[in-house]
Amino acid sequence: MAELHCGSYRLSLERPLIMGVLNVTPDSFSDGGLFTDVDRAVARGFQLMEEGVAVLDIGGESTRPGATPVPLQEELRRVIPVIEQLAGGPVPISIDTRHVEVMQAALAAGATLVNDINALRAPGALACCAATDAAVCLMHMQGTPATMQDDPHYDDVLQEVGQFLKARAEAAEAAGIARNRIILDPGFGFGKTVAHNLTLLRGLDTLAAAGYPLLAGLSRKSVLGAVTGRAVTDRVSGSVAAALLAVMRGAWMVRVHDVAATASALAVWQAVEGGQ
Ligand code: HH2
Repeated sequence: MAELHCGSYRLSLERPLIMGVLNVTPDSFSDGGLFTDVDRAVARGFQLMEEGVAVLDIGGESTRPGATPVPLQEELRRVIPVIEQLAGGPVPISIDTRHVEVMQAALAAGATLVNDINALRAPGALACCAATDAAVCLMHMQGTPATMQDDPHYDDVLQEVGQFLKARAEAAEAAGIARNRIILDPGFGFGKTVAHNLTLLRGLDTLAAAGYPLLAGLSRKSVLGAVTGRAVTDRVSGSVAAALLAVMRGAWMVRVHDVAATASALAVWQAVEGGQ
């Protein structure tokens, strides 16, 4: 059976799975400030496990458009105590960071997946992950969070994102990260207009055809606000629809805030499409 190797965890590639978002930040675009206290963050982590996550993604730096970078010590202070308490449980812990020092500390604290919006392009990032048995998620981003939404441009967004992800997967494998530890992600909202995001979602199956498991993160994002006219606090239905559309087009994992609602939608999908 096809599986993703994620430290000692094995995640089936045969059915769609949920990555639950746990932002330990004061300023994330949809849940900033809700889980900055360690106890509340840990409680939220256990709640998301009950609701059906296959992976818990913990982040200590908002990368919303225009966000200012967080000092390293502050990012570490936010995430490490939370990882220490949640690691080793029923689901693997993912660290959402682009900083090598945070990757290292999080892996030492028990994280077994490195989710990097910068696709391990920072010096030392590939080697840091290759030295462990952790899985990696390599995401496409045009520009940096500070400037990425200024004027994103592509001649062919699907082709360019696909080429970038293929090149990063090759770089990861060349660095010693086995193929069965690699996830790719087109990076919805990271240097993309509404039209770019919709084109990527529509064409996700062409990215899936490259053969690596795909993660899609559309949850509560502004593209859904543009389509529905709803505020960030009122995008659950749009997010569930987007997650389902992504799965229908070949996404393996969806990164979501609203885990219970997404789990119900995927259960219906599974009952119809999974033949059980
Ligand atoms: N989106 C966000 C953060 N990390 N990682 C991956 N692999 N894919 C994504 O689409 C993705 C990501 C942004 O969402 P969120 O964490 O809710 O917001 P913020 O960056 O403001 O903390």
